[in-house]
Amino acid sequence: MATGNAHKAAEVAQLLDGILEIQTLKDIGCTTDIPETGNTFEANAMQKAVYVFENFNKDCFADDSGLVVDALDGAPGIYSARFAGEPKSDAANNEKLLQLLANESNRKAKFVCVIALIFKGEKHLFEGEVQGTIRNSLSGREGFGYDPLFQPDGYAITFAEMDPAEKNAISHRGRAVAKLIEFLKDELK
Ligand code: ITT
Repeated sequence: MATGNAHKAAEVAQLLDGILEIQTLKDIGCTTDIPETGNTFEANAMQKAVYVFENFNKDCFADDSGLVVDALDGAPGIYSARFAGEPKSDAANNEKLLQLLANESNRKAKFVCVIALIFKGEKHLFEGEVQGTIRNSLSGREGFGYDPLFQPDGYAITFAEMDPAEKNAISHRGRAVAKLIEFLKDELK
């Protein structure tokens, strides 16, 4: 998995449930912060996967994901990781989001995850989304990123208040990985 984000890798490993054992960038000795210069989740996910395929000659997949906020015209979107600038900071990102939405009554948002897979030399994309709202203050200690502010529709708690399996069952990443597993099960049988 072409990621340097240990939280993403842990969620995906739990979802794969032993079907596949994943190696991350760290495991293959890749220390590059792979460039993400695309304008879409799809382009950036594929850019990460292609980088590993071309430089390490390994089939792989990458996750590009982010938070899309209605009242901010879709921001932070593909810029979610560095919303508040460098260095990447979840706390600073959440603080910035709360400030920008301080006087906003429309709190609607969604998480998006696109997984780009290179398998047997072919490219594939799998997508997952989850709708929700942005809370007025942080709640919970599980997860990562914007989880303490994101309350998925149909729940009274944030992603950061859910145990990892509960988040995985409904999350953008969980949904994208379910499609990846479906594809791989078919290919590998
Ligand atoms: P890699 O590119 O190395 O995989 P990254 O964290 O930089 O790691 P992205 O460029 O895809 O990954 O940015 C994703 C950001 O979107 C992430 O840093 C969080 O801020 C946010 N995000 C994505 N999925 C999330 C989730 O499940 N919960 C909370 N925040 C999430």
